[in-house]
Amino acid sequence: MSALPKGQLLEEVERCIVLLNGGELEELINKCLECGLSALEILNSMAKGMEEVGRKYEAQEYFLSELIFSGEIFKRGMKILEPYLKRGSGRETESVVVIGTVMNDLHDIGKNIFATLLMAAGFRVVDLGVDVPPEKFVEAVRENNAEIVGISALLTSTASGIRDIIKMLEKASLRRRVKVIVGGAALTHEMAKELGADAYAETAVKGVEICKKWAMKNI
Ligand code: B12
Repeated sequence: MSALPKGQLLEEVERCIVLLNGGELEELINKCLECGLSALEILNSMAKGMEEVGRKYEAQEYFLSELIFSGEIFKRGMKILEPYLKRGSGRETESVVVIGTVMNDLHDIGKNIFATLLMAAGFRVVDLGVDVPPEKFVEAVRENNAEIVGISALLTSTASGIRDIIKMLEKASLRRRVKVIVGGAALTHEMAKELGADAYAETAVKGVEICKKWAMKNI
Protein backbone atom coordinates (compact mmCIF):
# COMPACT_ATOMS: atom_id res chain seq x y z
CA MET A 1 0.00 0.00 0.00
CA SER A 2 2.90 2.37 0.76
CA ALA A 3 3.78 2.56 -2.93
CA LEU A 4 0.38 3.97 -3.89
CA PRO A 5 0.39 7.52 -5.27
CA LYS A 6 -1.56 10.12 -3.30
CA GLY A 7 -4.55 10.18 -5.65
CA GLN A 8 -4.91 6.44 -5.41
CA LEU A 9 -4.64 6.53 -1.62
CA LEU A 10 -7.58 8.94 -1.56
CA GLU A 11 -9.57 6.65 -3.85
CA GLU A 12 -8.85 3.82 -1.41
CA VAL A 13 -10.19 5.97 1.44
CA GLU A 14 -13.42 6.50 -0.49
CA ARG A 15 -13.64 2.78 -1.29
CA CYS A 16 -13.19 1.83 2.38
CA ILE A 17 -16.20 3.95 3.34
CA VAL A 18 -18.31 2.55 0.50
CA LEU A 19 -17.37 -1.02 1.42
CA LEU A 20 -17.77 -0.28 5.15
CA ASN A 21 -14.22 -1.38 5.84
CA GLY A 22 -13.53 0.47 9.11
CA GLY A 23 -10.28 -1.21 10.17
CA GLU A 24 -8.59 -0.61 6.84
CA LEU A 25 -9.87 2.97 6.76
CA GLU A 26 -8.09 3.89 9.99
CA GLU A 27 -4.85 2.40 8.70
CA LEU A 28 -5.23 4.22 5.41
CA ILE A 29 -5.93 7.58 7.04
CA ASN A 30 -2.69 7.33 8.98
CA LYS A 31 -0.87 6.36 5.80
CA CYS A 32 -2.35 9.37 3.96
CA LEU A 33 -1.25 11.71 6.75
CA GLU A 34 2.26 10.24 6.67
CA CYS A 35 2.34 10.84 2.91
CA GLY A 36 1.59 14.52 3.45
CA LEU A 37 -2.05 14.54 2.38
CA SER A 38 -4.06 17.14 4.28
CA ALA A 39 -6.81 16.18 6.72
CA LEU A 40 -9.24 18.12 4.54
CA GLU A 41 -8.33 16.15 1.40
CA ILE A 42 -8.85 12.91 3.31
CA LEU A 43 -12.14 14.15 4.73
CA ASN A 44 -13.40 15.08 1.26
CA SER A 45 -12.74 11.54 0.03
CA MET A 46 -14.56 10.13 3.04
CA ALA A 47 -17.52 12.41 2.27
CA LYS A 48 -17.55 11.21 -1.36
CA GLY A 49 -17.74 7.66 -0.04
CA MET A 50 -20.75 8.62 2.08
CA GLU A 51 -22.52 9.99 -0.99
CA GLU A 52 -22.06 6.62 -2.65
CA VAL A 53 -23.39 4.87 0.48
CA GLY A 54 -26.46 7.11 0.17
CA ARG A 55 -26.86 6.13 -3.50
CA LYS A 56 -26.59 2.46 -2.59
CA TYR A 57 -29.24 2.94 0.10
CA GLU A 58 -31.53 4.61 -2.40
CA ALA A 59 -30.96 1.75 -4.87
CA GLN A 60 -31.78 -0.71 -2.05
CA GLU A 61 -28.34 -2.30 -2.32
CA TYR A 62 -27.75 -1.12 1.26
CA PHE A 63 -30.22 -1.01 4.14
CA LEU A 64 -30.53 0.93 7.40
CA SER A 65 -27.91 -1.21 9.15
CA GLU A 66 -25.34 -0.22 6.49
CA LEU A 67 -26.29 3.45 6.87
CA ILE A 68 -25.75 3.20 10.61
CA PHE A 69 -22.46 1.39 10.18
CA SER A 70 -21.18 3.89 7.59
CA GLY A 71 -21.90 6.69 10.08
CA GLU A 72 -19.92 4.91 12.80
CA ILE A 73 -16.96 4.27 10.52
CA PHE A 74 -16.98 7.91 9.38
CA LYS A 75 -16.95 9.12 12.98
CA ARG A 76 -14.00 6.88 13.85
CA GLY A 77 -12.06 8.29 10.90
CA MET A 78 -13.06 11.81 11.86
CA LYS A 79 -11.60 11.25 15.38
CA ILE A 80 -8.16 10.65 13.83
CA LEU A 81 -8.46 13.74 11.63
CA GLU A 82 -9.91 16.14 14.21
CA PRO A 83 -6.63 17.21 15.83
CA TYR A 84 -5.22 18.03 12.38
CA LEU A 85 -8.35 19.94 11.37
CA LYS A 86 -8.37 21.92 14.61
CA ARG A 87 -4.87 23.27 14.02
CA GLY A 88 -6.17 26.60 12.85
CA SER A 89 -4.65 29.91 11.98
CA GLY A 90 -4.55 30.90 15.64
CA ARG A 91 -6.42 34.06 14.66
CA GLU A 92 -9.36 34.58 16.99
CA THR A 93 -12.62 36.22 16.03
CA GLU A 94 -15.06 37.51 18.59
CA SER A 95 -17.96 35.80 16.89
CA VAL A 96 -20.10 33.10 18.44
CA VAL A 97 -21.82 30.59 16.18
CA VAL A 98 -24.77 28.55 17.44
CA ILE A 99 -25.17 25.37 15.41
CA GLY A 100 -27.47 22.37 15.38
CA THR A 101 -29.39 19.93 13.23
CA VAL A 102 -33.02 20.79 12.59
CA MET A 103 -35.77 19.12 14.65
CA ASN A 104 -36.54 15.44 13.87
CA ASP A 105 -33.26 15.02 11.99
CA LEU A 106 -30.54 12.87 13.59
CA HIS A 107 -27.75 13.36 11.03
CA ASP A 108 -24.74 15.06 12.58
CA ILE A 109 -21.62 14.17 10.61
CA GLY A 110 -21.69 17.24 8.33
CA LYS A 111 -22.64 19.52 11.22
CA ASN A 112 -19.72 18.19 13.27
CA ILE A 113 -17.30 18.86 10.43
CA PHE A 114 -18.64 22.42 10.12
CA ALA A 115 -18.20 22.88 13.89
CA THR A 116 -14.63 21.57 13.84
CA LEU A 117 -13.63 23.82 10.94
CA LEU A 118 -15.28 26.84 12.56
CA MET A 119 -13.28 26.24 15.74
CA ALA A 120 -10.12 25.91 13.66
CA ALA A 121 -10.92 29.32 12.18
CA GLY A 122 -11.16 30.83 15.67
CA PHE A 123 -14.93 30.99 16.16
CA ARG A 124 -16.56 30.06 19.45
CA VAL A 125 -19.04 27.32 18.67
CA VAL A 126 -22.11 26.43 20.71
CA ASP A 127 -23.19 23.05 19.33
CA LEU A 128 -26.76 22.13 20.27
CA GLY A 129 -26.54 18.65 18.75
CA VAL A 130 -29.24 16.95 16.67
CA ASP A 131 -33.05 17.05 16.65
CA VAL A 132 -32.99 20.58 18.04
CA PRO A 133 -36.35 22.32 18.65
CA PRO A 134 -36.55 25.93 17.37
CA GLU A 135 -36.82 27.42 20.87
CA LYS A 136 -33.42 25.92 21.78
CA PHE A 137 -31.79 27.88 18.96
CA VAL A 138 -33.45 31.07 20.20
CA GLU A 139 -32.39 30.44 23.81
CA ALA A 140 -28.80 29.73 22.77
CA VAL A 141 -28.56 32.83 20.59
CA ARG A 142 -29.79 34.99 23.46
CA GLU A 143 -27.65 33.36 26.16
CA ASN A 144 -24.44 33.40 24.12
CA ASN A 145 -24.96 36.69 22.34
CA ALA A 146 -24.39 34.79 19.09
CA GLU A 147 -23.93 36.52 15.76
CA ILE A 148 -24.35 33.51 13.51
CA VAL A 149 -26.73 30.55 13.49
CA GLY A 150 -25.76 27.43 11.49
CA ILE A 151 -28.45 24.87 10.76
CA SER A 152 -27.94 21.45 9.20
CA ALA A 153 -30.72 19.56 7.38
CA LEU A 154 -30.31 16.19 5.67
CA LEU A 155 -33.93 15.10 5.34
CA THR A 156 -36.28 16.69 2.84
CA SER A 157 -39.23 15.96 5.11
CA THR A 158 -37.93 18.05 8.02
CA ALA A 159 -35.88 20.79 6.29
CA SER A 160 -38.84 23.18 6.55
CA GLY A 161 -38.12 23.28 10.28
CA ILE A 162 -35.52 25.90 9.35
CA ARG A 163 -38.36 28.33 8.63
CA ASP A 164 -39.73 27.73 12.15
CA ILE A 165 -36.36 28.58 13.68
CA ILE A 166 -36.10 31.79 11.64
CA LYS A 167 -39.67 32.78 12.49
CA MET A 168 -39.02 32.21 16.17
CA LEU A 169 -35.86 34.32 15.98
CA GLU A 170 -37.97 37.08 14.40
CA LYS A 171 -40.59 36.78 17.13
CA ALA A 172 -37.89 37.09 19.78
CA SER A 173 -36.58 40.23 18.00
CA LEU A 174 -33.24 38.50 17.44
CA ARG A 175 -33.38 37.97 13.69
CA ARG A 176 -31.78 41.32 12.79
CA ARG A 177 -28.88 40.57 15.12
CA VAL A 178 -27.92 37.23 13.59
CA LYS A 179 -26.96 35.84 10.22
CA VAL A 180 -28.37 32.42 9.40
CA ILE A 181 -26.39 29.92 7.33
CA VAL A 182 -27.76 26.52 6.36
CA GLY A 183 -26.30 23.36 4.83
CA GLY A 184 -26.84 19.66 4.32
CA ALA A 185 -27.89 17.31 1.55
CA ALA A 186 -31.59 18.23 1.76
CA LEU A 187 -30.99 21.84 0.70
CA THR A 188 -30.17 24.02 -2.28
CA HIS A 189 -29.48 27.74 -2.65
CA GLU A 190 -33.08 28.27 -3.76
CA MET A 191 -34.56 26.37 -0.83
CA ALA A 192 -32.36 28.19 1.64
CA LYS A 193 -33.57 31.52 0.28
CA GLU A 194 -37.19 30.39 0.37
CA LEU A 195 -36.82 29.28 3.98
CA GLY A 196 -35.48 32.71 4.91
CA ALA A 197 -31.79 31.94 5.47
CA ASP A 198 -29.06 34.46 4.63
CA ALA A 199 -26.75 31.88 3.07
CA TYR A 200 -26.43 28.28 1.96
CA ALA A 201 -23.15 26.40 1.62
CA GLU A 202 -22.77 23.06 -0.09
CA THR A 203 -19.66 22.26 1.90
CA ALA A 204 -18.48 23.01 5.42
CA VAL A 205 -15.37 24.70 4.00
CA LYS A 206 -17.49 27.13 1.97
CA GLY A 207 -19.68 27.69 5.02
CA VAL A 208 -16.68 28.73 7.11
CA GLU A 209 -15.55 31.13 4.35
CA ILE A 210 -18.95 32.83 4.46
CA CYS A 211 -18.86 33.07 8.28
CA LYS A 212 -15.36 34.57 8.12
CA LYS A 213 -16.58 37.26 5.73
CA TRP A 214 -19.49 38.05 8.03
CA ALA A 215 -17.21 38.19 11.07
CA MET A 216 -14.75 40.48 9.26
CA LYS A 217 -17.53 42.93 8.42
CA ASN A 218 -18.68 42.65 12.03
CA ILE A 219 -22.06 41.78 10.49
C1 B12 B 1 -24.96 8.23 7.38
C2 B12 B 1 -26.41 8.46 7.06
C3 B12 B 1 -27.35 8.19 8.07
C4 B12 B 1 -26.93 7.86 9.52
C5 B12 B 1 -26.53 9.19 10.19
C6 B12 B 1 -25.43 9.01 11.20
C7 B12 B 1 -25.03 10.33 11.78
N1 B12 B 1 -24.58 10.27 13.02
O1 B12 B 1 -25.13 11.39 11.17
C8 B12 B 1 -28.25 7.25 10.10
C9 B12 B 1 -28.19 5.76 10.04
C10 B12 B 1 -28.60 7.67 11.53
C11 B12 B 1 -29.28 7.75 9.09
C12 B12 B 1 -30.64 7.67 9.34
C13 B12 B 1 -31.61 8.00 8.39
N2 B12 B 1 -31.39 8.39 7.12
CO1 B12 B 1 -29.65 8.89 6.44
N3 B12 B 1 -28.07 9.07 5.45
C14 B12 B 1 -26.83 8.92 5.77
C15 B12 B 1 -25.93 9.22 4.54
C16 B12 B 1 -25.52 7.91 3.91
C17 B12 B 1 -24.69 10.03 4.77
C18 B12 B 1 -24.88 11.39 5.46
C19 B12 B 1 -23.54 11.94 5.81
O2 B12 B 1 -23.12 11.90 6.96
N4 B12 B 1 -22.77 12.38 4.80
C20 B12 B 1 -21.38 12.84 4.95
C21 B12 B 1 -21.34 14.31 5.37
C22 B12 B 1 -19.89 14.78 5.40
O3 B12 B 1 -22.03 15.06 4.37
P1 B12 B 1 -23.18 16.11 4.72
O4 B12 B 1 -23.94 15.74 5.91
O5 B12 B 1 -23.92 16.43 3.48
O6 B12 B 1 -22.34 17.41 5.16
C23 B12 B 1 -21.53 18.15 4.29
C24 B12 B 1 -22.25 19.35 3.68
O7 B12 B 1 -23.61 19.07 3.36
C25 B12 B 1 -22.06 20.43 4.68
N5 B12 B 1 -23.02 20.63 5.77
C26 B12 B 1 -23.83 19.79 6.44
N6 B12 B 1 -24.53 20.41 7.36
C27 B12 B 1 -24.18 21.70 7.30
C28 B12 B 1 -24.62 22.81 8.03
C29 B12 B 1 -24.11 24.06 7.71
C30 B12 B 1 -24.60 25.24 8.47
C31 B12 B 1 -23.14 24.20 6.68
C32 B12 B 1 -22.62 25.53 6.33
C33 B12 B 1 -22.71 23.10 5.96
C34 B12 B 1 -23.22 21.86 6.29
O8 B12 B 1 -20.83 20.13 5.28
C35 B12 B 1 -20.47 18.76 5.19
C36 B12 B 1 -19.05 18.66 4.67
O9 B12 B 1 -18.81 19.48 3.61
C37 B12 B 1 -26.93 10.05 3.66
C38 B12 B 1 -26.63 10.07 2.15
C39 B12 B 1 -26.28 11.46 1.63
N7 B12 B 1 -26.08 11.55 0.34
O10 B12 B 1 -26.23 12.42 2.35
C40 B12 B 1 -28.27 9.40 4.04
C41 B12 B 1 -29.56 10.19 3.87
C42 B12 B 1 -29.40 11.63 4.29
N8 B12 B 1 -30.46 9.51 4.83
C43 B12 B 1 -31.66 9.34 4.37
C44 B12 B 1 -32.71 8.69 5.06
C45 B12 B 1 -34.00 8.44 4.28
C46 B12 B 1 -32.57 8.31 6.41
C47 B12 B 1 -33.65 7.66 7.29
C48 B12 B 1 -35.07 8.24 7.15
C49 B12 B 1 -33.64 6.15 7.00
C50 B12 B 1 -34.70 5.32 7.75
N9 B12 B 1 -35.47 4.64 6.96
O11 B12 B 1 -34.80 5.35 8.93
C51 B12 B 1 -33.07 7.89 8.71
C52 B12 B 1 -33.57 9.21 9.34
C53 B12 B 1 -33.25 9.31 10.79
C54 B12 B 1 -33.50 10.72 11.29
N10 B12 B 1 -34.65 10.99 11.90
O12 B12 B 1 -32.68 11.60 11.10
C55 B12 B 1 -31.81 9.94 2.97
C56 B12 B 1 -32.58 11.27 3.00
C57 B12 B 1 -33.49 11.40 1.80
C58 B12 B 1 -34.17 12.71 1.80
N11 B12 B 1 -33.96 13.46 0.74
O13 B12 B 1 -34.85 13.08 2.73
C59 B12 B 1 -30.32 10.02 2.49
C60 B12 B 1 -30.04 11.16 1.49
C61 B12 B 1 -30.00 8.65 1.83
C62 B12 B 1 -30.73 8.43 0.53
N12 B12 B 1 -30.09 8.70 -0.60
O14 B12 B 1 -31.87 8.01 0.54
N13 B12 B 1 -28.70 8.19 7.94
